[in-house]
Amino acid sequence: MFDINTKKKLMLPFLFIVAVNASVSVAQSKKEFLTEPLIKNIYTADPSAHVFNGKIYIYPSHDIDAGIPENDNGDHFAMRDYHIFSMNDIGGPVTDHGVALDIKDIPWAGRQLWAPDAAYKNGIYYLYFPVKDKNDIFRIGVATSKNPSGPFKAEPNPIPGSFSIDPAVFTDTDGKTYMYFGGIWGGQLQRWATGKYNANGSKTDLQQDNAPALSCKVALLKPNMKEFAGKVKDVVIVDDAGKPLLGKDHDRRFFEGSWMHKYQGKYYFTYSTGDTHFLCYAVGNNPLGPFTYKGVFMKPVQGWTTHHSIIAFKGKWYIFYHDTELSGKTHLRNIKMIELHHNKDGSIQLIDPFK
Ligand code: FUB
Repeated sequence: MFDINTKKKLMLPFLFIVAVNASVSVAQSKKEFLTEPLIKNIYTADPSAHVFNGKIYIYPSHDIDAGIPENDNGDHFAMRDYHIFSMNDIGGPVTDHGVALDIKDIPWAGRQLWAPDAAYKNGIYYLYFPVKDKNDIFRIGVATSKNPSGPFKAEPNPIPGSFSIDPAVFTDTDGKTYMYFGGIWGGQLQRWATGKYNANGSKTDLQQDNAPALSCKVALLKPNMKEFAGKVKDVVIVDDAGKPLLGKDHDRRFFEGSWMHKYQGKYYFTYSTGDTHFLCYAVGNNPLGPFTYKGVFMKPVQGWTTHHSIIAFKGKWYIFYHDTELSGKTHLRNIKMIELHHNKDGSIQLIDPFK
């Protein structure tokens, strides 16, 4: 038996360790998230937001746990349907409109319904979605509805000439509509480097550090919104000296998750740097680029992926993004939003997703 003082002495190192651990966990818990998840009852990611009929509609991925181990191919992102959400106002309730499109209703689909986007023209809403076909090659499909919240009916085949992932559809003030798309690694863009699909191509990127980085792609859409009007082009991002960003420039080069917004006559091409987890922007004078790299506008979120959209609503700008606050798991994400500010010189104010 120890007397109480001996016991205290013996306990000292233990108490010190406990105290250190307690202060670590206090420090960690001080890293507060900047915003709250918009939806808490299901997992959502890759939010593409649009304003239709005066309301905000959000077209996200619907994350599920399919029990597939994590790998660089992104096999663990095994999503099977889309839910669409709407908000009448910022901070107001978010309505879940239920399943808008299910993978079983896409005749050509194999697996993995990834980040979608939407557009409107002449009374019809268009939902654009990437999914692997039955040969396990990502293609981009389109589905239509008379209602922004669906349900959507998929076309029988993917958009001819489409490939890779993350369609982002932008209609310019002159009425022309463009689709930006592509993503490296699991998004397979590197396998299309020669213009044809190479199943044995690199699993990550071109692996040519001193060559220009792989580019996001852009295509003008035909007025029917279901086909590309011409050739698919590279979205070239250049540095201040006008030189294309290189493959080794992982902090700045394009990886996936592109978006386009127009601000004071300039075209803002925004995207994720993937393995370095930044959201960056590059600015150009027309929707086809080239775009000059300007900087990071959002620091890394919690989670491997970072994916966003930007809209103007009632005179202010907002970014929609995701993190893994609810689950702590890479493939089970939750969407969020926060105001985004452009400075007088056109630069975008940096957002830290933590307080
Ligand atoms: O949701 C699956 C993929 O994760 C998306 O297509 C990427 O942009 C990344 O967010």
